Amino acid sequence: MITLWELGGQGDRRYSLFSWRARMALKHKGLAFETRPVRMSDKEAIAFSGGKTVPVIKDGETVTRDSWKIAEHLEDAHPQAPSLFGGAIGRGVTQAFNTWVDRAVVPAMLPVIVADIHQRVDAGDDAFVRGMFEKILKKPLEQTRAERDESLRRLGRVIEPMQAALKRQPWVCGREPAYADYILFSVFQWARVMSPQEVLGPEDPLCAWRERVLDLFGGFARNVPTA
Ligand SMILES: N[C@@H](CCC(=O)N[C@@H](CS)C(=O)NCC(=O)O)C(=O)O
Repeated sequence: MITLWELGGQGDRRYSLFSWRARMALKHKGLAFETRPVRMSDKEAIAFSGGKTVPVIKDGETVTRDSWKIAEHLEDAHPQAPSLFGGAIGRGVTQAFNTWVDRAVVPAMLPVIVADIHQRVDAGDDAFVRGMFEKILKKPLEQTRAERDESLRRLGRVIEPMQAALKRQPWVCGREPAYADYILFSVFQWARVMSPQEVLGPEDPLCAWRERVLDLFGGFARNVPTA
């Protein structure tokens, strides 16, 4: 049994976007796991990992922190299970994609949903989360609501290449879903779990793709507490 530490919000919402990558990777590999929700401010709960962020997994005696390292661990420790990367070249391309999503898509999504996230974190995390996000964004969270339309337009410009790609193929990874799909999906699942606002139009190819990901593994990502 593998254990996954992740963020828990109000109403048992599991809202750590990086932990959604680990969740989907574990399902893709067909591995059984249990989850331990933690508050973002509760660094004691994950001190055993040697770091201050989730996701963290414990697989047997091996503790791994950081979503990319977790994906690599699962691929290497469970080679008989379906591949997350499809070989060495796929691993390299997926790592490059991971970097683009983290540096372009995540920062573009954050101002769109940050005020909604703050409203739904565990009450004990209220001040911690506000302080962290206001430091990153250099503005009060309330101001992001007034700027939401512009933030949404900026997000649209950032994800346009993926809209074009998903018109040509059903999955980020081509004919079948794999880890690069889960990397991008995690950003939209973060929004889905914590914000009542729809960020994708019904005609957007990303919308149909997101539905396909939500259907994977018996609706695993669909059937969770959301905003
Ligand atoms: N590069 C890390 C990022 C992890 C990360 O930033 N996790 C967030 C939750 S989604 C966190 O634990 N933040 C707490 C903090 O920064 O204090 C990964 O991919 O796992």
